[in-house]
Amino acid sequence: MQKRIQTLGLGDISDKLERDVRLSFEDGVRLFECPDLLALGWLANREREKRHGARTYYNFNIRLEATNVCVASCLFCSFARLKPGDPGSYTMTLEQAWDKLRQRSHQPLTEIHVVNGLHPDLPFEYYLELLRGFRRIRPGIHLKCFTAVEIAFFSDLYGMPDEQVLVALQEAGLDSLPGGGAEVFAERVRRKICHDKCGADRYLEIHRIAHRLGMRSNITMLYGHIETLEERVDHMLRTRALQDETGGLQAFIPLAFHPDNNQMRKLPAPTGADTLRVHAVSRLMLDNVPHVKAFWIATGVEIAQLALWFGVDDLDGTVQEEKIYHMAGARTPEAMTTSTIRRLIRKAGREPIERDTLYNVITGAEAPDGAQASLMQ
Ligand code: V47
Repeated sequence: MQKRIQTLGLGDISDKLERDVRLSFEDGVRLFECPDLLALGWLANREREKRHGARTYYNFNIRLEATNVCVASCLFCSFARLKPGDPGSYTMTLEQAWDKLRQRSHQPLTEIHVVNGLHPDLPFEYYLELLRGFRRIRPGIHLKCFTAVEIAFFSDLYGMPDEQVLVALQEAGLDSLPGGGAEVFAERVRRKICHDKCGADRYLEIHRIAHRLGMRSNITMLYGHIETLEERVDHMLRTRALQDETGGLQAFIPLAFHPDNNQMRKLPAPTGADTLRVHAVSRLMLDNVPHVKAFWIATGVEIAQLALWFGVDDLDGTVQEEKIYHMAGARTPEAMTTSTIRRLIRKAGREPIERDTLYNVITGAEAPDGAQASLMQ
């Protein structure tokens, strides 16, 4: 493979990686332009194995979207409804949201991941009480809730600085921020696909504040629509720069664009090859972010499995009740049992490790298959 990498003209990049020298913007673009997917995968896998060996992480989590009412008009979104009362719109009462957790009392969940639309009428107390209720019902569960875009929206709507919003949510039980809402940081792309939500600098600043307050977070990148290869690399480098400052990022998560039922439906979905390439380049560019996650709902289960040889060391988790991707045409299942995830990982020649949100290993995670049957109920 080394010879093949030399022939492709990537010998200098391979040497840099071997010497732990950081890759440049130009290196990132060259990697994206490399036609040889296996060579790229080989390089990314070497970095993955340096950090994690064969270890592949997943968690036992649940997804909750408490409302799809959203004042933003992101062109890629199939989930949002503009106003309460619009066809297909919903807003859960606190009891309905808490019931989603109560109904899972038989599952050894470690995380609840909450992402909502930007609802113009709900009081801040709704979100604080949502968190307090989850804490009461499941004191030990990790609350990974509200993207930086939601935090910025709360600040503007309720007239509070970003930091004060984060402190109040943290006091109510918030543990970490998910990586949603990052899309592509480049101004050109944001102006076209999500012009009316918070910009890249504020998004990153909110993560910076969260890290200072002791919370961890993730960053995503929505790829496969109008972004250029240069804009992908720029997104990765802005993520890397934040991580140099704070060290608070846990995972980078490329998200494959799904074109059904949204205003960008004329675009084709990214191919499997592009998905593998984006994950591989992420691993190579983001030398300081510990984990690269393939969100199997977005990539498809089979490509997520292959991605374990293209730089990926994390498969998210059981997920359950995901709406954003399924409303955009995802044909993946709505949930996977932990035994299915473990099997996928093993069959790819990797070692499954159940983790909590902070990547602490959950021991004794291998539940008997019977115990898993209840997950789909
Ligand atoms: O921010 C919305 C994306 C995100 C579409 O932090 C779409 O662990 C593709 O952020 N096609 C929400 N993508 C999901 C998310 C996430 C997922 C998994 C793990 C984590 C984590 C975070 O979904 C949104 C947006 O970027 N999205 N619509 C679409 N049509």
